[in-house]
Amino acid sequence: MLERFYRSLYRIRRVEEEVARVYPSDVIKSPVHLSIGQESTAVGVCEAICEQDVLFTSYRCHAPYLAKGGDLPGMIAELYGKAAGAAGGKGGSMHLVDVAKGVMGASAVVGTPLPNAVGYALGAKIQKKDVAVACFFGDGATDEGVFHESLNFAALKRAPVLFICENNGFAIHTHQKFRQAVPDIAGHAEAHGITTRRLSDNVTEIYDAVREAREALEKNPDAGPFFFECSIYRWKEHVGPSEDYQLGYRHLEDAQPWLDNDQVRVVGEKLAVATREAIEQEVEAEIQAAFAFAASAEFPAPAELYTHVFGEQSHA
Ligand SMILES: Cc1ncc(C[n+]2csc(CCOP(=O)(O)OP(=O)(O)O)c2C)c(N)n1
Repeated sequence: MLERFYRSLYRIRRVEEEVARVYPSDVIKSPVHLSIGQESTAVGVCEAICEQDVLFTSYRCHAPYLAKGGDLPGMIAELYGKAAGAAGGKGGSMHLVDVAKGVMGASAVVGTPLPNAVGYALGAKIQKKDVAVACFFGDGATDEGVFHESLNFAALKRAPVLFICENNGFAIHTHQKFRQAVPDIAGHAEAHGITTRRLSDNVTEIYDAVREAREALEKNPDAGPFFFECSIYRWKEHVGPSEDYQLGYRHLEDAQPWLDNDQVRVVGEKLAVATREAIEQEVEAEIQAAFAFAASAEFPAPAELYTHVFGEQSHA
C-alpha cells in the first residue's frame, strides 16, 4: 500500500510543482488553486474507495482528480486552454472532469460539491447500486447554509456520501476562528447525526478510516453518510503559484510543523531507495510527456465559443 500511496502523493506534488514552475510564462490560461501540502487527503480517500465510486470537488481539484485516476495529459491540456483538455479547454484548472474515472466535475462556486454529492448518492442508492460518493470541500464551505442543508438531507436519507472536509484553517485569508462562533466542523456534522471522525494529515490514518466506512457501506447501504474532518495545511497562496507568508495573515512558523511532517517525504522514506527512485523516474517521464502534449496541442476552434453554452444538444 505504501508504494501506491507514494506514487500518487509524489505524482500530485510534482505535477503541481511543474504547474507552479511554468505558470509565470503564461502558458496556463486559468487561475490555479494548488493542493501542495494537502495531497494526503485526496490520496488516502481515493485509495480507499472503489473503482465504481465517484467524487465531487471544488476548484482545488488537481489532487482529487489525479488521485482518482483522472487523465493527466487531459488535465494539463485543460490548464493550457487546449481543445484536448478535460473540459475541451473551456474550463481551466477549476473545472477538471473525467466522468469515466468517476471525477464528476469540479466547481468554482464554494459549497457546490455538497448538494451535488448528496443528490448523486441518493440516486445511486435508489437504483440499488453499490456506489459511494466522496465529497471534497474546504472549511470555508462549511460557513454556508448549503453545508447544513446537505448534511441534514444526507443523514435523513442515509445517502452513501463520504464527506471529506479538508480543513486547512483558512477561507482565502480569514481563519476559521474569525468566521465561526463554534469552530468545530466535525461537531457540526455530529449534530446532524452523522458518524464523524477527526483525522490528521497522515495518509495511512485517512486511508484506514475511509476504508472502514466504505466497507460498512458495502455491507449495509444504510450505514452512511460518514464525515471526516482532515486537518491539513495549504503551503502556497490561496490562488497562484507562490507562497504568501509576507501578507501577514499567517506565518511561516505556523507552517513549520506541517512542512516537517510532509507526507510525500515521510512516506517516500519508508520505501527502499531503489523502489522510490523507480517510481519517481516513471512519474517524471509521465509528467514531461503530459506537459509536452499540452504545449503542442491545438486551441479550440473559434466556433467552439458557441457550443456547450445553452445545452443545445439536449434539446436537439
Ligand atoms: C458561493 C461562493 N462564495 C464565495 C466565493 C469566493 N471564494 C472563493 S474561494 C473561497 C474560500 C473557500 O475556502 P475553503 O472552502 O476553506 O477552501 P480552500 O480554498 O481553503 O480549499 C471563497 C470565499 C465563491 N467562489 N463562491
